[in-house]
Amino acid sequence: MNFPKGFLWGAATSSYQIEGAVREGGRGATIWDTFCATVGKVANGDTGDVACDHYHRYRDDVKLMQALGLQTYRFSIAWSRILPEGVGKVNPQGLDFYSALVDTLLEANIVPMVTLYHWDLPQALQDKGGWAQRDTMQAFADYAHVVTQKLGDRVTRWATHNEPWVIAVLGNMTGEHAPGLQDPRIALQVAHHLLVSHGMALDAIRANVRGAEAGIVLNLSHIDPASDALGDREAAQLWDGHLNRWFLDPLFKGTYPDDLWAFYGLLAPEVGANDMAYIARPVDFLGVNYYTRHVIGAGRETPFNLRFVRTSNPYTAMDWEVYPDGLEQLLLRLHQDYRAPALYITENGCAYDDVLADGAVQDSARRDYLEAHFAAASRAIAAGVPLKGYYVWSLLDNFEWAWGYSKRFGIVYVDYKTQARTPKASALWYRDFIQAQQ
Ligand code: IFM
Repeated sequence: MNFPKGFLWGAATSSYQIEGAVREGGRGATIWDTFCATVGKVANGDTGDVACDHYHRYRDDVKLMQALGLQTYRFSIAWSRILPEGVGKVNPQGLDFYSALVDTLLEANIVPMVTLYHWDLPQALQDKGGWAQRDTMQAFADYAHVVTQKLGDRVTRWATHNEPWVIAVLGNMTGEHAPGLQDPRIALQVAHHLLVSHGMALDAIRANVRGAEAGIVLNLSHIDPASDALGDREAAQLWDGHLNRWFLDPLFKGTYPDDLWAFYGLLAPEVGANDMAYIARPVDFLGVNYYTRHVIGAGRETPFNLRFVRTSNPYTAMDWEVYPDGLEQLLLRLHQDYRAPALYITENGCAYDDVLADGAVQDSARRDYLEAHFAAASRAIAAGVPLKGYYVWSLLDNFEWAWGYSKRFGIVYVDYKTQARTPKASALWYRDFIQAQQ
């Protein structure tokens, strides 16, 4: 494998998944607090109340990153720690927490990448209609302004949103995530507002951060049709439009894809006069979250009339196919069709049913997964893709949304009873891999 000089290796997390301390430091409630408190929404009734207790243990967690030789760390900010009501009064304690985290990272020589929104909308904003309301876009831009004013002297890499497809579709179409709505029209309006607010936040970042590298993080998949049959190819094209192009085209071409616009018909979002210009503001990078590919055939699964086809490849504990070639193909396609000036793998990793035995976790499947995906990234770079860094998801086992703590994505094992952290074999392998790249 060959990675260019200056390529950054790291790991990623997000606020609600690791911080805990949900009623401390002046933090306001979020839609995930509400969702977790609603019976039947999250496996085992799990909540993020304590999570990995990172809010209290962040210094030790940074030491752990340092011991693993991580060069960069991607984390997200909880909006409701900064503005407990989403708008209005700023909570200095929230800003101080992230400021101290950034200082600790920099002292450890770890480059921070900050995500402004990783799904934990202040509940007070959801009570006013959440992302379906245009006012929330301005609230997000104002929040971005407050945060970048405080941290912009030390943090240059900023991502606006993490995975707008997941926020819009799982949160508002299927209802599997907070706020748990099942309304496709709202979901598409939410997706649109997320994209516009991304552009508005870019302006705030650039106003406050000298030398900013700003972008957005999308969950993207490589998609293959189940066969060469026309129906399968059309179904795959539709799913690609829904999952990938619906977000990539407006961001990089300034228009929604025609085929999907026609397919959505009356469900398509209302678009304000300047919206597309905001969405298509140039980014410095595109963050790619890649976990699996989708093999799609014509079928009956509504509303898209398609089916997800299983293959003979291995699957992870999430029941996601392990398909490293898809990462290479996705990166090549992104470079060819969209030409982002730089790309980061902002998330890649896998959940397995890890077991802590005799003080160790032998997760060879995770090591193999990572190694194969690193190799795929290296092939894409050799073919000309401007990939600049790689964040493994995740640093720690953590709260996996509707799955609660039942899915372990970490390279570090967390014993949730004692909060003890144990680097898994994959983490030790990653440490040696990073070292060997120097
Ligand atoms: O845990 C999530 C993360 O919050 C967003 N991307 C996918 C991960 C695994 O499901």
